[in-house]
Amino acid sequence: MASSKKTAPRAAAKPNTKTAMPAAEFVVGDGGELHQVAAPGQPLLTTNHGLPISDDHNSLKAGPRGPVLLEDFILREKIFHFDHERIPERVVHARGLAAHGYFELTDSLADFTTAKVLTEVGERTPVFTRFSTVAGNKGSADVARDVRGFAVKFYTKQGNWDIVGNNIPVFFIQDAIKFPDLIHAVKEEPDRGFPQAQSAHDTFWDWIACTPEAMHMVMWQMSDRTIPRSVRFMQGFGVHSFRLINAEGQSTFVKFHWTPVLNMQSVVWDEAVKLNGADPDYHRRDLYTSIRDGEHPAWELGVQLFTEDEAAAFDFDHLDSTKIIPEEVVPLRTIGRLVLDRNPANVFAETEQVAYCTQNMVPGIDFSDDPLLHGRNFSYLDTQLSRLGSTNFHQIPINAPKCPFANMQRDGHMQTHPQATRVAYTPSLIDPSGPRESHTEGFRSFPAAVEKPKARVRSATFGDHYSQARQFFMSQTEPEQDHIVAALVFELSKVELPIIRSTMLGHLVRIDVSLGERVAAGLGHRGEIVPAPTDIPARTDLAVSPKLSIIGQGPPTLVGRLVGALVTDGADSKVVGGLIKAAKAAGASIKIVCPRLGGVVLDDGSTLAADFQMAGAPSVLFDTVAVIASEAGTTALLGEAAAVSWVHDAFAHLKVIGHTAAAQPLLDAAGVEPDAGIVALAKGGDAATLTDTAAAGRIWAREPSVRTVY
Ligand code: HDD
Repeated sequence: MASSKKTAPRAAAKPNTKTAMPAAEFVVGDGGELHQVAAPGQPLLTTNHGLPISDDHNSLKAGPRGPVLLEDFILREKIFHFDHERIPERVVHARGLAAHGYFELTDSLADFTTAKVLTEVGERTPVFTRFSTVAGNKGSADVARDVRGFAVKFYTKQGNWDIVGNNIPVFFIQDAIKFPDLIHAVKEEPDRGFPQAQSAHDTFWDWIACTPEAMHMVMWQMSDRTIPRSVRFMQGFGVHSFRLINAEGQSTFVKFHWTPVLNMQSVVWDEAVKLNGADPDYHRRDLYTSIRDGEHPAWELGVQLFTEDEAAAFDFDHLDSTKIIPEEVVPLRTIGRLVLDRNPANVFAETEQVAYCTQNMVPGIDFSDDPLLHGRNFSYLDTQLSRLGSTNFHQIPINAPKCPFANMQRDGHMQTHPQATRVAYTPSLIDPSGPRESHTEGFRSFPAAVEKPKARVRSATFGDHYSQARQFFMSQTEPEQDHIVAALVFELSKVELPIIRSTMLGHLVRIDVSLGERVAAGLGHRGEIVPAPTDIPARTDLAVSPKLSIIGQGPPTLVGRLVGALVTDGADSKVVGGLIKAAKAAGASIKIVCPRLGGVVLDDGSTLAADFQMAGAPSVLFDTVAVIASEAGTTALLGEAAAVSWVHDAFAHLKVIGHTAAAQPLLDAAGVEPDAGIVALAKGGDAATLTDTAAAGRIWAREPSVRTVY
């Protein structure tokens, strides 16, 4: 028990003026431990059962130096609860980040559906959106090369509707029965427990080499889509076709697309590798701070609508999740906007416990016959039981619908609804006023005709595995194609068994001869190339689809991006001021990086505060950078490896770099060669040139001078 020795209140104990809450007082205990004791009127610390606690620092002992007594139920409750704080992480998509927001409909789909969420223009439906990586465990790094989950739970007036999508519109497999194999192949190898959050290992490529249906997805996976700059800059896709059902009972197929208002942007591979060391939480920090700072990320919801007859004319089967419908074939119709404007109050309660389920549907929307989707409809409900431990997971606030819900399901672990009724069944004469089915408002499945013999078969219409893989590759700009080649070289170079590489090269040649040859050259491959099975339909040349490229979508912009300025003592205050102004005018945020956290004194004697100390804020954290240094400042920086890497990395990562003339020796030491992305900052006004150049993106033309392009 604490003695009554009082100590001076610390900063944290100052009265909270906002709520006029009395401040807790610090009291030093007999063993020198610091207790914080409730002031009159302050909430008391209690056990989970409401018992006020007198001492939260000492367990009950037989004397001050005696053994701890089993009688101490307060200790036992605290440790018991702590011991069970963790729940099983998701078997896939374990590492996630999420935010609350809303979806606002701008264009009604009333001709196609009765779903209120898609017909009531101007209505704001609350949403909770969780982004994730797939393969890594909960503690893995954010910028791993991986597909990103993009799951949106709409709390509609007609129940929860979940679009559980990815940032890639296709998937590795066509049938859910293969999902456990895919995931076992990509996760850590079970006999060694590594590698973590990576596909660059034997079991993944072994499985892929044996699975031609994965080739289209592999092209996306090896593209810059899987190393997004932030979740704010990536697309999302519902992947499958769904059905919309209108008031007349007519069905129209639909695919859902999320398009980021800030445009798409990815990092380059070397940057991703370094980011994961510099800030493993890069994406979660980015989403959290942008929402906290009022820069609410937004996406437009687009739909591709098509009829059964139109679908029959496609040169692929829309029920096959390894295929896209090019936007040039079925254009996107923008119908609304998703805005994320509130961070979770508690990450465990919300981000961890949220349970997305593909089968969460609303009247007016229905499933297509995509076999992958049907398997998912079982898996998502099922997995919540082992993850959240109870069939009542829907009662956890983040999962509960915001509209009324009632049925005759009862009891079970963690039941929190009182359900104070005598009758827990229908029909009933005792209680005819309880919840009942509705033939007008209830969910109805589309009565699609199905009369075929049962068979474990794959439809022949799913058989073309190479045409869209080629279409994706051919639709990329030159630097994007170069990155796919480089990613394949990297991944396959990590594979130990030569037969896996030889077999993969056979698939790549089938997709595009030059792709296969370039990867083989990059690997220095001397062995054979195993041809892909010839009885798989040959690929055809599909029209290129420019929408499949990241580069060049949307007008150039720096909005939502981060400018990093490395500033030294004696730096030109006008240049610093000009850059701060230009960055803000361009809609970007600017961070000041200094050799020391205390900041610097500029040439006019003013003090500039630092946001970061140099070694703690490498240039990978920023989209564009500037070195605003004095001569003396530059001399000092030349002795700092972190400063040379700061500039070298920015150059190697194809970033636009602004610099004062005095900083030139540092640029020279970092191997910077002049090009369109190296901008001189002699006076305040030059900063606008820097931000305009940076808004257009990276300096792709520099790439061949900083790495070998195979
Ligand atoms: Fe899945 C989670 C997306 C195929 C089984 N999946 C999960 C999440 C996303 C996706 C975004 C994380 C949701 C969250 O943030 O909690 N999954 C997809 C997409 C797929 C896909 C776009 C293909 C089009 N998934 C898929 C198949 C199966 C699963 C074929 C199983 C047959 N997925 C699961 C799961 C997870 C999951 C095991 C793990 C945690 C969870 O569901 O709630 O049930």
